[in-house]
Amino acid sequence: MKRKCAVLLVFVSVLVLVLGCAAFAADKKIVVGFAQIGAESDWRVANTNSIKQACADAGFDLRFVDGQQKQENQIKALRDFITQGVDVIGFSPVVESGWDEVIEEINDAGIPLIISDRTTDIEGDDYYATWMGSNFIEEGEKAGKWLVEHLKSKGRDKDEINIVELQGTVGSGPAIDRKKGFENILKDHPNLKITQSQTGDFTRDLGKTVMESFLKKGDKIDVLYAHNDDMALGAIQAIKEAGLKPGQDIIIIGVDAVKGAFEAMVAGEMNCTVECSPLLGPQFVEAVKAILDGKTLPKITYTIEDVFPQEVAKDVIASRQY
Ligand code: GYE
Repeated sequence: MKRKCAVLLVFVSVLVLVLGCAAFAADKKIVVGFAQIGAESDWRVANTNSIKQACADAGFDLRFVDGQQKQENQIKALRDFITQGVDVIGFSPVVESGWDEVIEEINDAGIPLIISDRTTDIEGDDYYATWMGSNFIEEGEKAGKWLVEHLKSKGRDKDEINIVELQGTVGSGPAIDRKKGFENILKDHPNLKITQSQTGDFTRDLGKTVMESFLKKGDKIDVLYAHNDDMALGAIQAIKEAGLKPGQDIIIIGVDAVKGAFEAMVAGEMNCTVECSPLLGPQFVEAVKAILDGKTLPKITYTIEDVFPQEVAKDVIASRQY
C-alpha cells in the first residue's frame, strides 16, 4: 500500500511539474530588443510608433531604445540586448559602417537579427535573418525623373538649372543612395547642375540653417533637392525669411511624404515628395514570428512606394497615415 502511495505521489508531482511548465511556456512573452536611431524627423517618429504599436498588438515584450542619433548608444543597446538574452533583435543602423564587432557578438550569441530601414556596409548576408525597408537609390532616381519631367512641362528643359542639395546624415544609407540615384538621372542632363550640397542631418533645424547659408552665397538657385521632407520644411522657412516664394521662385523636392510635406504642397510652397513609408511595424512583427517558427525569410523586402506632386496633394492629404 505504502509503495502504491509513493508511486502515485511521484506521478502527481511529475504531472504538476509538466502542467506548470506548459502554463509558463504559454505565458512567456516573446522578448524583442529594438535599437532605434532617434527621433530626428517626422518619418522616424511614425516609424517608432508603428513598431511599438505592432509589437504591443502582438503581445511582445518590447525593449525599445532610442539611440538619439548616436552610433555608440545603439551599440550599447545591442550589447544590453545580448546580456538580457532577448529572443530577437531588431535595429536600424544610423550609419553604414562600424557595426562589424557588435554584429559578430549578436551572431555568436545565436540571437536572430532583423535589420529595418537603413543598411550596413558589411559584406554578405549571413549575419542577419531579413532586411526590410525602401530602395533609396530608386527614391533618388524618382526625384530626378520628376524634376526632368517638371522642367519639360514648364518649357525649361534646355535652361541652365542650379540645384542645391540638402543631404541626410553623413554616412547613412539613405543619404548615400538618394544622392547616387538623383545623380544617375542628372548624368543625362548636363544643364542640370548641383551647385551646393551639404548635410542637414535629416533635421528641420539644420535644413533651415544650411538653406540660409546656401541663400547667403547669392548664386541663382532654381531647385532644392532635400533628402527628406523635414529638411525641406526647414528650408522653406529660410526661403520665406529671405523674401522669396518657396515652390515658385525655387522648386522644392523632398522625400518621405509626411503630412507636413502635403500641407506645404497644398499651400503651394513645395512641389513634390517621393514616398518612403515608415510603417514597418506589422512587417517587423510578422518577421519576428516567422523567424521564431523556424521559417526562412527573403534577405531583402522593399516597400512599394509612390511619388506625389503638388497637383494631387489636396486629394491625397486626408488619406495619409503619417
Ligand atoms: O527618410 C528620414 C529619416 O532612414 C528612411 O531617416 C529613413 C530616413 C528618412 O530621418 O526622414
